Amino acid sequence: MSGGTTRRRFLRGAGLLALGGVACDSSRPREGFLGLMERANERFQRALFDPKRLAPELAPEEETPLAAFPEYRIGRTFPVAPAGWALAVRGLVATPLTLTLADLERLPRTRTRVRHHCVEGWSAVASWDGVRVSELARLAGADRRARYVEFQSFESGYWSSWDLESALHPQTILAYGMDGRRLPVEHGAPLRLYTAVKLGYKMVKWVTAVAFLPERSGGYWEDRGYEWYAGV
Ligand SMILES: Nc1nc2c(c(=O)[nH]1)N[C@H]1C(S)=C(S)[C@@H](COP(=O)(O)O)O[C@H]1N2
Ligand SMILES: [Mo]
Repeated sequence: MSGGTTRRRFLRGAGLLALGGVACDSSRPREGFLGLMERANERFQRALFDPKRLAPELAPEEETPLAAFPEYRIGRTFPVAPAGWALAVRGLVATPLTLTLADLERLPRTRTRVRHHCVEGWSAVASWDGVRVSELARLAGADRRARYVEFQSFESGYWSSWDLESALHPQTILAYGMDGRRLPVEHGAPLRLYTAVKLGYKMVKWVTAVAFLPERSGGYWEDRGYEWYAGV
């Protein structure tokens, strides 16, 4: 068994422990004992995270048929992009940016084909095309005081915040393509976050803004007691 596999099993166990603890008081998931555990867990997972270690890229034959790839949303219907949609890059940056889909498509393109893990117990594979978050950080001139990155969605209420290192990982992209086609609305069009290094709920769909921040914030599921770091 590889070290990576052992570590992943261990982390998954730690994640489940954290989720189990939440049932005690889901109204205040960040306070008291669980809050302490959560912060210890973040420190521990950060210490193990190697920003240069790449997850294995999978073969095209491993792709899950599109119809079998689950589609998630928190609302009653899939959200529609606001007219004139563009991605905002803001926060601790030298130059705030507003990028249209055409702008994003002109930037260096990265494809990643890795396994998606949802805490509900399924996993699936697709290939995703898009722009590295690290490329946007470079273009906007992210400041050294930025330690966290927040991803906001135009699906009302959905968002997530990440540690900077995971956001800048080479397999973390803002994707506009899936399996060689334009990203379907169900999977987050025009733009969704995708990564090899976090659980599914960290990968915000229907993204509207990326903000570089000095402090850690929360997220839709994170504020409901799901583990904040959620590394895989
Ligand atoms: N805006 C938004 N993003 C979201 C979600 C959501 O409900 N709304 N669900 C998350 C969860 S729990 C998972 S597992 C993945 C699912 O991605 P998929 O719908 O492309 O399978 O999206 C994540 N991003
Ligand atoms: Mo999920």
